[in-house]
Amino acid sequence: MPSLEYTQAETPLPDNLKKWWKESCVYQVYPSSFCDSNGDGIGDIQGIISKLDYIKNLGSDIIWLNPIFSSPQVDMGYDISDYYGIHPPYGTLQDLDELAAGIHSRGMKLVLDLVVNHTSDQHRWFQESRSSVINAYRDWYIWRKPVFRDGERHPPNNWRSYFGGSAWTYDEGTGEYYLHLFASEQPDLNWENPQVPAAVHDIVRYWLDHGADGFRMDVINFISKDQTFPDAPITNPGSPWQTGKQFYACGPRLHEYLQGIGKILKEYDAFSVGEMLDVDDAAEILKAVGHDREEVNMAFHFEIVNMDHGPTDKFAQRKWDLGELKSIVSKWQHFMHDNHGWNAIYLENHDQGRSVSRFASDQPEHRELSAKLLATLLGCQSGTLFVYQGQELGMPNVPQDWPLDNYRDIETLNHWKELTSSNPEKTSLHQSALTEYRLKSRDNSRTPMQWDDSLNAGFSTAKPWIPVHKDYATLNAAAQVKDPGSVYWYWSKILEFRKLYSDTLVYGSFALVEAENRDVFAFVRSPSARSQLPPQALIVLNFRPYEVSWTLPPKVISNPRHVVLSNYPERIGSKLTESGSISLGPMEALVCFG
Ligand code: TEU
Ligand code: CA
Repeated sequence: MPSLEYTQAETPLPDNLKKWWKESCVYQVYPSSFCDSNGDGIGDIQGIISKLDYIKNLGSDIIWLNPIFSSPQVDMGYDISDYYGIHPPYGTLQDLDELAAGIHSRGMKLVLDLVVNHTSDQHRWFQESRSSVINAYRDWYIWRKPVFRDGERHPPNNWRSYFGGSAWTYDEGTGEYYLHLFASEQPDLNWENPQVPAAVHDIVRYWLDHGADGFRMDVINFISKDQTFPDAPITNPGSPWQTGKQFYACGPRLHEYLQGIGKILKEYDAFSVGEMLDVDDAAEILKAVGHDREEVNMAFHFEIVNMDHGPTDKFAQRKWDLGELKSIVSKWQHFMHDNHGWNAIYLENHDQGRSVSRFASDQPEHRELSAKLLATLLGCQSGTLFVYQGQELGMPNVPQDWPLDNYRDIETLNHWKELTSSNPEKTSLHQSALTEYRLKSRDNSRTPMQWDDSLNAGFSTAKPWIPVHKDYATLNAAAQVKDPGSVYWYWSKILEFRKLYSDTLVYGSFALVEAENRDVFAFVRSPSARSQLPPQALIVLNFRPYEVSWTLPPKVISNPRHVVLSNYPERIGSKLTESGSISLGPMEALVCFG
């Protein structure tokens, strides 16, 4: 891990590497849990329209909506049955037009979710495909003959589905298996068939012509698979099913496929972020996000959000430490900066537990400080920033007494079924799974947005589809918008700083300070030499819920060093002195300009 104690202004960034989408902050809306306008307990498009000023006032530039398309909702809309229709509880095409107009009139952009690794099993394409081996759509999905061993029928290989069990489901009708890396209701599309990319291109164009400004692309690095479909090596001896990731994550034809989409995106100067699961090699991701690749603008990697996953099971316990976090952040910051790629910066989304609970502290006395600390960590990195609904309020995970009945997510529920059926007696295992769900279940971030202290947190007049967190009476948007010391206003300040000092905070280089310090995460951001009077920024983050003494090493940043932002307001305006110790408060965050 490089520990650069001194950084100099470096070679200037060519102007053609500056882009509107690099300087943007994306606000992610989970439609079913954002705002319910018609009292059916489910968020909807009109609900989103009613909150556009709230999103704009925070300082967001782009709104990304999770899938809003027709879907049986086996996986909350990631199982699409019609790419051209809107899921009726969310509204109509007219509502979407109105939303796009409302977003555009406020100077923001709209990003939709493109889910094209798989469809719903209810999609007409799949219904056709499964109807017969000679149907014109047969080859739109991945069908393989069974393997027979000792007269018994087995799937074509041992790959595991992300939602448990085999990644193959047998179809009685035609006597073959189809591949689904996720639920059996989410069959994988066969991109080898040129009609599939052509159909995807039509979808992309259609939505770009109908108000969308770009896409977030679901598990986009899975679309090209090794066509020999080999058995995966055994990495989890306890299970018959193994991860086959090396055979489909960033597969052989990925870049060809991405360039096909990229060509269209370029015509529209559209926004794009690819979700890239199961790849930690930055060089591999650079092949898609490099500035001259014309594939996707940036990608979500999973190295940080997987730090607390067990090696073979997400819900196995794993403790992470600050050294790991520092080295992962540093790796991606250096790599993309040095290679003219681009990072997507996030700690939360609809698949992740809340960041205060996982990466800092959600204890009542530390939750707010923690939310601001993490906002500082995110907001002071180079990359496009993603904020997930409720993160701007510092919402924590579900409470400790959240019963199993309250969970809705297929991943969690399937895990529970698998665990309890294979270990019916082992209650200690059950207990530890429940503890891990409270940390990592996807439902942690899917509870309704907390607007105010009225019934159901102002989310809905009816019983919400998933229960509201009980802390809403005190933790809600209305209270925070009124309070200049709130997490909400802290985020707003950070977003403003990124705009004012983009040469430093968005485009600047990154250097860790004291890589080996186990309590404090400190780093320097330096703008390129061409910028006029650029501030260098020193960021100091105490990740401990207690006081830590810290000494600013010499030559880290040029004089003077004023604190311009802190979650301890009394610190603002003070000066850090070189080689003098300061006592950092619990979860203290400092941003100093020099
Ligand atoms: O997620 C990819 C994915 O596999 C992980 O998010 C996974 O669900 C988990 O967090 C790791 O154990 C995308 C979508 O964001 C997710 O909501 C969908 O369920 C999934 O793809 C399938 O479309
Ligand atoms: Ca509704």
